Amino acid sequence: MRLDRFMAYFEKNHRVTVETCRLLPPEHWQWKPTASIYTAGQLLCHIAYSQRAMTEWATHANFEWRFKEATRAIDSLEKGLIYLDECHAQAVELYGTLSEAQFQETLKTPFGFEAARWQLAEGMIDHETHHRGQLHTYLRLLGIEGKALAPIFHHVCFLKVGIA
Ligand code: NI
Repeated sequence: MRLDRFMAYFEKNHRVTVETCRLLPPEHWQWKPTASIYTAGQLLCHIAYSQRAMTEWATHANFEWRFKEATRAIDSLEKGLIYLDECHAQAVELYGTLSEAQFQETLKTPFGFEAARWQLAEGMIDHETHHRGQLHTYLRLLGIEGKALAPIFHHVCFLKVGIA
């Protein structure tokens, strides 16, 4: 995948995540459907932290996973959304340091396989989409409806911002 196309897709995927998070009523910030899984707030934190951590992996071949930081409970939805935007901005800045040629380079990963930077970057987006889907499930269980829950509206959202 080309770097500019990836960056456009990264941006629109982020906007859908933000829209999804905004559907969560603030009073349900600490809600979770069963005892042993992430709260809604921890899911948002995990998505945000992972954007930055997985971008460091794709850009600097550096994968450091601080589990507590990746799943910490942020106080409120408002603070969570700020953290999500901060992590996204840091990720955009890091990808912005790469040339197109670097984005196509293959790296050795700490997990014993090789992958192109763009493949690691795509993996980051898959990860975000996976956890956003979990948030969608939480919202449905809470009886919340919204355009951001339906994939067709994701596409409409992309068209509106001119990056579909
Ligand atoms: Ni995860």
